[in-house]
Amino acid sequence: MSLKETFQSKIDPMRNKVRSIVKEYGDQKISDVTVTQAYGGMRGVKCIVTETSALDPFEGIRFRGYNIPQLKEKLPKAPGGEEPLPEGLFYLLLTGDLPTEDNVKEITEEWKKRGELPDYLVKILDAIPADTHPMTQFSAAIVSLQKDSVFSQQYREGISKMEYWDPMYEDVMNLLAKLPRIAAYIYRKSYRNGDHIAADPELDWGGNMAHMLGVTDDPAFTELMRLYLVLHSDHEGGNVSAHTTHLVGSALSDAYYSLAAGMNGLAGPLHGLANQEVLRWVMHLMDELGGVPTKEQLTKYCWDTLNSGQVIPGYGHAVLRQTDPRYMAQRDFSLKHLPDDEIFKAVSALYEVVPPILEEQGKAKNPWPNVDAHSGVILLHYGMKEYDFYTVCFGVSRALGVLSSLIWDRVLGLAIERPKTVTTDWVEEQVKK
Ligand code: CMX
Repeated sequence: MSLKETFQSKIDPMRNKVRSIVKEYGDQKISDVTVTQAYGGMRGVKCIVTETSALDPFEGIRFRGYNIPQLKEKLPKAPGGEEPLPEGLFYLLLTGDLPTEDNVKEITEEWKKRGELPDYLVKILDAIPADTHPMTQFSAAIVSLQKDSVFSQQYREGISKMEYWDPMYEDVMNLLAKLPRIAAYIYRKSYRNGDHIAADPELDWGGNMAHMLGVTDDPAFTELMRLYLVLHSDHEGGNVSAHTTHLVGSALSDAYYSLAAGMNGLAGPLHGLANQEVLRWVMHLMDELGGVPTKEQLTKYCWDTLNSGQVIPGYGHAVLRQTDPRYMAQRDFSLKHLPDDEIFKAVSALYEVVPPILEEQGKAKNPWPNVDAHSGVILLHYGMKEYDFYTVCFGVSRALGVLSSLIWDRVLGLAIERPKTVTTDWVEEQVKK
């Protein structure tokens, strides 16, 4: 069965399951909301349903029930490769089933067919000043492609609500196919004098992204890109990029509008942009202290950051209360491929120094590193020294998760989001009752 047929076979059982849960238990509570949560970013309020992944504060992320070591073991790899292929993860996120090698090949081929960038998009990208932040270019490219949205066209033609998922699926496949090329185009345009590299028809989606970026010929970078694109894909539905994509999609905005909105959220320094902030902060530290710093020097540097009212980038998390397993996966990769890298050594030393400092400061609920604390050092090791580009890599990966969810949103006919807001006067009146 093709990916689309497999996916289609999941639709009726899931629709029936959700319908019967809502019908039978619709009035049962699954969460309460406190005043702190209303003012504090809705932390912990259970009010969105996302099927693709779930985050445990201590164990970390599970994609359709599988943790990262299990993914690394069970997802198909490229010939001779050791890291999982992102196409396989997409299959898993979308269908809930582990893919075979053939399932993965089908997606690779499908994305190759759909991957060409239209001329108008190339012109738009060329017209954006090269010193515009890469995330702005990335978001602009995604929303520019909206003119080709199959969903928007079929909606105008009056398609039935039960069929919405089908054009959404087509849009998602078209968009995902193009993202590595868009990313590479932005990179080469902004940092390599517009000297672009054509896609290699022999390569998979992640392998091609590594190839078109053209930072190195080292095959380890190709493997890194595959792993990176798997690790950053999904982190359940409440994080800013996932929630924004879902929220905008709930107005029946198509995949292009929805993903561009999600990417604008990912571009915030408390979310995905933290990966560039980490490297900027670490490189400033290396420059200031000259070479690999001692623990005493690191301690002072961390306290200086905190005392000047800034956060330590790459540390803390809204849900996690342990070291992020995505950090550990990247650390394992580094121990294998770049154990002697000086910046990796500094990042490792920070892993020992920062948590006790954050604990002593007593503000952050989670003193441990998140995914962004580690990704930059590896990209830099292979020659990608332009920190501003890092969040684009995150964005290409995040699209796999949030767009799989968006298709499911259309299958389930999830309603337009419209929570109730209240005023502070109302809160005051309520709590004093
Ligand atoms: N350094 C310094 N202070 C921190 C901190 C850090 N790394 N993490 C949290 N804090 C502070 C918060 O700013 C907050 O301070 P105030 O009370 O003065 O507002 C306090 O500790 C409590 O925050 P929290 O409940 O522990 O954390 P939140 O859920 O509010 O925020 C996050 C989570 C990730 C935004 C925060 O930990 C942070 O700013 N970390 C640094 C930026 C970062 O690494 N972001 C990437 C997250 C992963 C991703 O989405 O990509």
